[in-house]
Amino acid sequence: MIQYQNLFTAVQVTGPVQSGVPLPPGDEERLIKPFFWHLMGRIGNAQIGPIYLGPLGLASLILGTLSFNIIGFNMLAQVNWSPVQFVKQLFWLALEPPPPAYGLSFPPMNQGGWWLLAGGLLTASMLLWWARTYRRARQLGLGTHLAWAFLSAIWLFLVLGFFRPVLMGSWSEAVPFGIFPHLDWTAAFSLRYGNLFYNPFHALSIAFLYGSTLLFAMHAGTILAVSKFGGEREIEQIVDRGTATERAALFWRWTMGFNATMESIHRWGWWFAVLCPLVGGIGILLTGTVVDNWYLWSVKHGVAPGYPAPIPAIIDPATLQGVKP
Ligand code: 07D
Repeated sequence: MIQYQNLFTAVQVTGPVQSGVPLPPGDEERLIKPFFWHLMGRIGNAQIGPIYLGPLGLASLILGTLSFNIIGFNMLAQVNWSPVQFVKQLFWLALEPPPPAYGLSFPPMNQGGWWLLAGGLLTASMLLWWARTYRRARQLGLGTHLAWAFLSAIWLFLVLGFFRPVLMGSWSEAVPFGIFPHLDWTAAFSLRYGNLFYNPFHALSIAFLYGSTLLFAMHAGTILAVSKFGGEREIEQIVDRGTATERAALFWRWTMGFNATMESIHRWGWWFAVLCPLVGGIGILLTGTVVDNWYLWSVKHGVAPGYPAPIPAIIDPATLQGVKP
């Protein structure tokens, strides 16, 4: 028997274009005359536009583009302005922070000065974009949940590139711009501070990261599974529980004895997502400032066993004068 499944059968309902509710006085006009794009409808909503840019959005985009270009042109300069080499080596190219000797001072441009400028512009761009998310929500009469969640990610970004370097007294502690180079930085950071796996905040952050994906998969799967009963109308069903909600709840009560509600599942999702970078930022801020080696910290606090005393004692190879015949 062929059963109704809706994993691959997206429904596209189109009506007249919507420009959205009127905005309060003082807001800008919305840009781009709305139109429909069928292919976009397959992954999201077919209506494109209008878009609200406004002064915050415009300033953020300008500063972000400047930062992006500074990073890109520094990389291009490093391959002698060769577009071919730029593309070939792109994944390995980097704009590095200043070397340790410069501390928190402003170094020469080719000694990390460009890094500092690009970082400052990127930070300003990000904070302006945050202000935009907050203001757009308020102007539309929404809650500001998205803005606060975004701030949690910005917190981790600023810990990595600003707060921790300042506490450590050196920009050299910060993360480089670059695809593999920033990954190499995380590996080097982990090794330098005794393996980040032993940092309990890293562990907690991973739990929330994985937990977020699990919750989202569970929620998305549940809603798709009950959409033939109208389950995707979640908002109405928060206050007016219908047969879809009943079945979804029953499924989870049957399979694990407990169920979230149409409302609480979104609170679960929000908190898991927000706590991932929030606790992560705490973990990074403590590293090198309060704790110098997470493995030794774990041994000291009974979290990890110490290495067994080697028998016979291992001799440091650096002290040996050549190999015996
Ligand atoms: C990074 C910050 C917010 C981002 C913002 C966006 C731009 C765009 C664009 C110019 C994501 C900024 C936007 C810059 C510019 C243009 C075009 C959010 C971010 C606002 N780890 N680890 C985490 C795992 C290991 C290490 C978190 C797993 C090793 C370090 C997470 C494993 C080592 C740090 C996590 C693993 C190591 C982390 C990130 C497994 C060496 C961090 C959460 C299975 C590789 C960060 C406390 C996040 C952190 C972090 C997962 C292993 C190092 C939970 C699953 C042992 C140094 N790791 N990790 O939301 O918070 O990131 O640590 O092995 O700093 Mg880890």
